[in-house]
Amino acid sequence: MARILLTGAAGGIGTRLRTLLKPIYPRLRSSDMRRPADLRNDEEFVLADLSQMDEVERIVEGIDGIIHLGGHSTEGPWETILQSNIIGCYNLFEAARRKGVKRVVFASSNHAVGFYPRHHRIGTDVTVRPDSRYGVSKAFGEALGALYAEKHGMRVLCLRIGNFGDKPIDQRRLAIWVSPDDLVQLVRIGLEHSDLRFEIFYGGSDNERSWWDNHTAHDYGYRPTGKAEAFRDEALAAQAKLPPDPIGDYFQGGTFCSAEFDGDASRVWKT
Ligand code: 15L
Repeated sequence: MARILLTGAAGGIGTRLRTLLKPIYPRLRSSDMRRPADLRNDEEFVLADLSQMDEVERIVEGIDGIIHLGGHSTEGPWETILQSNIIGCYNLFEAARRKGVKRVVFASSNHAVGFYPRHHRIGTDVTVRPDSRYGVSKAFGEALGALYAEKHGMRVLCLRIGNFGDKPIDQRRLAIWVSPDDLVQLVRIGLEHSDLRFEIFYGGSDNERSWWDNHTAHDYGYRPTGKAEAFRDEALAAQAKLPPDPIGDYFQGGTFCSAEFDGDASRVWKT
């Protein structure tokens, strides 16, 4: 029976996945820098700081597959991104290689491609256009995944996760929402599919307004059941209360694009 490690287990996605994955992978080991508040007695949990290689080697010991959610999950100062998402991600892949881990599912993000305009439908083969230092770190993680797959034969799935939750919370999220059950489906493809070598999928549900061509995920059997449009009225009502954000509303990455923006706004509308 597969022994699975979940990093970032105390975060928003990690907390939900711990509960959803335990019946599927009873030998689930969780890890984070802090102890999850809701940790149950039947869960195996190991504290670790991803920026410390010896600690990462300890958590990957004896593991068959990793779901790597750990790191800083939004924009942050460079030093934070460097330690948690660049060094931390490198340590994770390298420790996995040293300890013979066969599979890694890497939690990438839509922010690796956030500077694509919303009218542009993109597949996973486009050049990355990160919208933040955080987005750059996700593109870096995808590149590491490709390296470890090509050079060391690891099976790697990168999921460009949209917005995870029980429902889409605004207009942008109507296009990029992913339900917990659909994310579990994607993670299982990464941990179990026999044909997988290296792939990038979008982590989105069956959303009518999606900006993504996610046919690769469908080729691997992904059949999302979540439909953002079922929550349309609520999401649009929430959107109406938000301040206008011309740059953020133009690009897929939203406020990650407009934050710290000091480029030439007149050129934006030509992209
Ligand atoms: C992400 O990658 C973040 O982890 C999450 O906090 C949200 O900001 C999400 O993207 C989003 O784009 O909504």
